[in-house]
Amino acid sequence: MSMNRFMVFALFFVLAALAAPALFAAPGDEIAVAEPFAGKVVAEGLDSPWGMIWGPEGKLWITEREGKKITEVDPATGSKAVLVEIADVKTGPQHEGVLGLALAPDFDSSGLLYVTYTYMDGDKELQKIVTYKYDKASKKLSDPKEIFSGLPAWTDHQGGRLVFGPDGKLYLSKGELGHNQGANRCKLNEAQRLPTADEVAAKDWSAYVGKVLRLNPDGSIPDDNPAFNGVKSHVFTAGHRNPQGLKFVDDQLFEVEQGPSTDDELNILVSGGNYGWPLIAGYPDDQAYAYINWSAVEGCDKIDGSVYLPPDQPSEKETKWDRKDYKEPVRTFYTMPSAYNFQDAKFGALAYLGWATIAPASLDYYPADGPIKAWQNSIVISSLKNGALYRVPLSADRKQAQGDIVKYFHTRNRYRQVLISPDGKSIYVITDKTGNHLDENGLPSQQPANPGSLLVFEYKGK
Ligand SMILES: [Ca+2]
Ligand SMILES: [Ca+2]
Repeated sequence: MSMNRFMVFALFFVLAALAAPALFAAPGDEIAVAEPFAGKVVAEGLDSPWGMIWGPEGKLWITEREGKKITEVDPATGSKAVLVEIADVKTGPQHEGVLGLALAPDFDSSGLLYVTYTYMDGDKELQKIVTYKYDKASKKLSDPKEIFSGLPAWTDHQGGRLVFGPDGKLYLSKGELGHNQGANRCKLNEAQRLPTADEVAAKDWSAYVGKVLRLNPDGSIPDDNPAFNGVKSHVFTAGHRNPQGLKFVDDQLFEVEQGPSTDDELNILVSGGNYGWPLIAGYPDDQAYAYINWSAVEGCDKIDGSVYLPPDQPSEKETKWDRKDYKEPVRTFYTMPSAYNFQDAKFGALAYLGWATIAPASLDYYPADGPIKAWQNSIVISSLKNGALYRVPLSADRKQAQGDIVKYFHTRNRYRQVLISPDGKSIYVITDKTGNHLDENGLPSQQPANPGSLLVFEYKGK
């Protein structure tokens, strides 16, 4: 091969490499987004990142659901350092593993971090909350102490977000384990079942599925928790499907949860509220959803739960259910007429990607005095299905959604959590390692562009 021909050959490969999209983006790589924002990859190689908070010294603390650890990432450089590896975690391809985390309100003096994860007790899958103590010198978390354990857990709809309220109490969103759908179709959905006094006395938490819990920092039941059917327990609110987002804005607790084939919800949680699932999805409007108790359907185990089934079984109309403690959502994504096409051929075997949902996995609040004027006083929600953020403007009293929802930063990914920087100029997102989603053109994809990554979208306007 002559020198000349070699150079042409080499040039061909350089040009080919430049023209072809990289299989995986690397830290520092740009992500194309509309002005006035600039996007880039901060870090990659996170093993199913799930929860993300601001730790000390402006670092991000991120749980790795399947990686069984908590990792510190420097948002300025993307460098990673493992804070702790947790041995007794039960993981799976979805929903199981290390989930939410929260700093104790007195973290500066106590150094305590709270984290929740799934584990095995014999042949039982359960979930617990553990505290770790942070050592500033070694930058490690150690000295685990179990404060709450024995919560039911499973392969679907775990919930898992953990936050402290301004009241000093710890809140945990707990899913209904996907009962009454898919592979778990024939198991009774217990999002409406409330704990009995005997269960609470026996520390039997089996009725805590499909609830948001409120705990004292030591795991005990707060004296001022609501009584449901005369029984005080850890249950703060009931009737949730898969609540994965919790965020306090002053004393208002915002929540997002994933709906069935319509009606993902943004809610404001109030003590003792019942949010309706599985009797109501979205609003009580008898549109596109009616509860079928599959556990009572004869031959349930013979039905292929992986395909979409229209409600051709005895069902209960949403409007039949009349409860005075029922709370409507602030906003749905989206409420559709019954005639909606749930089996659009465009989505092939992944028909559910075409349903009128976004699969919200987290939310954050953009403050009323933040530098991005158009974003002021909004809720920002991360979508798993669309790899995008959805901004919901709020009314001045923050009790209602007001105006149009705006979608941002759609990439070929699943956005697990969004976290806005304290200066309001950087919007951080962690992405799932695997999973189905819609690409930038709205078509099904199973190959995320940035698997297990930390991305940032920076505001470049004035
Ligand atoms: Ca609801
Ligand atoms: Ca409805």
